Amino acid sequence: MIPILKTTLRRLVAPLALVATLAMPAFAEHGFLLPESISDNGDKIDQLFYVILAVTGLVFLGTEGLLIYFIIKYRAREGGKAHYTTGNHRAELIWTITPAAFLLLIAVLQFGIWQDIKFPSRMPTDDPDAVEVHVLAQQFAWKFRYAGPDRVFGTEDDYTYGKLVVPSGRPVVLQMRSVDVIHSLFVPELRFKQDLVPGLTITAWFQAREGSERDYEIACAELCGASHYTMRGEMEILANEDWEARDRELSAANAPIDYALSDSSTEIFRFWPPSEFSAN
Ligand SMILES: [Cu+2]
Repeated sequence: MIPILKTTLRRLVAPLALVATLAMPAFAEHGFLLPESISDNGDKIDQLFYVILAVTGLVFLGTEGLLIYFIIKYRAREGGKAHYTTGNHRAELIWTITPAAFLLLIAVLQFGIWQDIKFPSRMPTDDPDAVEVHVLAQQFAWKFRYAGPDRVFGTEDDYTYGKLVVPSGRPVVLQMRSVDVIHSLFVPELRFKQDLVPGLTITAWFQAREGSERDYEIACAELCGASHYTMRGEMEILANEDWEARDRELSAANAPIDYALSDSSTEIFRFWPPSEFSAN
């Protein structure tokens, strides 16, 4: 081996070992690369992720390997002569068609999953079992509005709460708006990430599996201003019966919403009055 390469490799060993050691507890806690997945949609996205990682990983190793090989093989040497080439038509065809085929494969693989999750016609908005929550984002906080035990918005038992509390084993449909700029509601464990765009009411959904009952962090995944980093929300997943009880409790403690919007705690929802609720 060339001496310079040897020295470089030797110098790299210690820092790489240090990084690997420091990263070990994170891997142990969260699994390799990805945090725990708590929904079927999340599992599907993970499978897709690993297929793409394998394909791009192999291509990366292949191209970088060749690059290093050629750098060494054709390094400057005493008496070495430059070789003039006008290119190779066949090689160009191969390295154009192969990646194009892979991209097409990825496009085909992901389309079914994308449809299942994102197509309005496939969303469980009409599912009687679905729980609907209104999400309002503002620099730099999340607000949640619940329909209360009667499951109808615009009634006496509606309430707002600073935390997203949802049941496991049931579809949760989020109707989302932003007051000011683009925010993004991200729950890594659900593989759920949806932008909230000013001027739009965006619908998105997820279903957490039974057994996933605990607290989760909601991050704003869109750089939305100077205090973006403080825009942390909380989500709690409860077993269905516990959730129904909690919903009644929270409704009793926090309802009704002042839909005249003179009360400062619900004032932010002036931005989203009952006249603009969707039909369902
Ligand atoms: Cu934000």
